[in-house]
Amino acid sequence: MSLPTSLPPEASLKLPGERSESMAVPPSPVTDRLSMEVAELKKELAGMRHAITRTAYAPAQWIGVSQDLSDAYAALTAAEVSAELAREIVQAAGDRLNGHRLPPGPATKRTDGSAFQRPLIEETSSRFTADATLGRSPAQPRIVALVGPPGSGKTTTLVKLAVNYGLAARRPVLPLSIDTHRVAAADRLRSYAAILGIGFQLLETVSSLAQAIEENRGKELIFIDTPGLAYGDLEDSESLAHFLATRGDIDTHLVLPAPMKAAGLSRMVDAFEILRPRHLRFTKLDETGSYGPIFSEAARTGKPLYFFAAGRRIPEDLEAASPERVLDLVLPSAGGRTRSAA
Ligand SMILES: Nc1nc2c(ncn2[C@@H]2O[C@H](COP(=O)(O)OP(=O)(O)O)[C@@H](O)[C@H]2O)c(=O)[nH]1
Ligand SMILES: [Mg+2]
Repeated sequence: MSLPTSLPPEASLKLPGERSESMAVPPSPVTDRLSMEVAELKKELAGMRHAITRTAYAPAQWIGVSQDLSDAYAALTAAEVSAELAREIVQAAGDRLNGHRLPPGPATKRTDGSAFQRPLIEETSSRFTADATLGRSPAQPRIVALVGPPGSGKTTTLVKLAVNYGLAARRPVLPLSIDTHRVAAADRLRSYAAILGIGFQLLETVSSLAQAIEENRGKELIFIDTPGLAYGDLEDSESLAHFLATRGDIDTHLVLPAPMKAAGLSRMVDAFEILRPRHLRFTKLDETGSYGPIFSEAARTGKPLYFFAAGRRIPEDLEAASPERVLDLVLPSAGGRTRSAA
């Protein structure tokens, strides 16, 4: 059984004292104009970046040979897909279209752009997977552990999941936490659980976590919140690492902020490998405009992309990662054609 991937609309959940979206300063004509101007400037900058990338960094053998290839390369690298991966994808797409390697030559060829879109989309799609099933089938209950660096959005995501896949779908759900590092963190989850009318347990050790799971086999969904781990902490998290690595019934998701730069992201993913995460889950998509690093990391590790969170609102700001959505993020210019070509 795979769980639904579309999320029902729900009213935002707020803890007492949390700032409400409706308290935001109302837009005035001046702020409207300013934000329009900023948006215009951003567009112009993106165009300049695109042009510079195309002429300055496109592999030499494409320059003057195929404008389509240079354009696609520029689009991917402008989205901050790694240069190596962008080159690989574009070359493979070009080869597919032509049935052979593009010959070097002086003439600028612009093939039918739409003919190039299909192999480009297919090559891009073949580099990642998106998987929106929760838990490790056919394990029952479905148990999902969220791990990641501090502040990446684990607790927020957990509550969103508990509402959308537990309560809204009428599935018995239980949040557990072994985040004993910060009292406030567990208190926040406890408060949400109380508002939602569901149980909550804070466990001190992995053996008590194992016991709590055992005692709650009747639940359909169990979500485990973990402390935010920085590089230094990861070495001390042996017992958690051993627990997650050896429990075949726990689906561990690495929760990472989308605005991280590519190099930091790769380092982080490698460091967290000790916890054996099976999925990558990105949050804070609303805080960046460059989604290439997410894509590059999914391609590099082969780990499926899971959910995206693009905002703080609980429970609305959560969406299942679909192949179409990932393509729209890394190849926005192919956006309109993505669905028809896929
Ligand atoms: N803008 C934005 N903020 C988010 C998102 N997800 C979580 N946050 C915020 O990031 C901060 C840290 O989130 P939290 O869930 O406590 O992170 P944790 O330390 O990993 O458990 C909180 O202020 C959240 O409201 C998101 O998708 N977008
Ligand atoms: Mg937390």
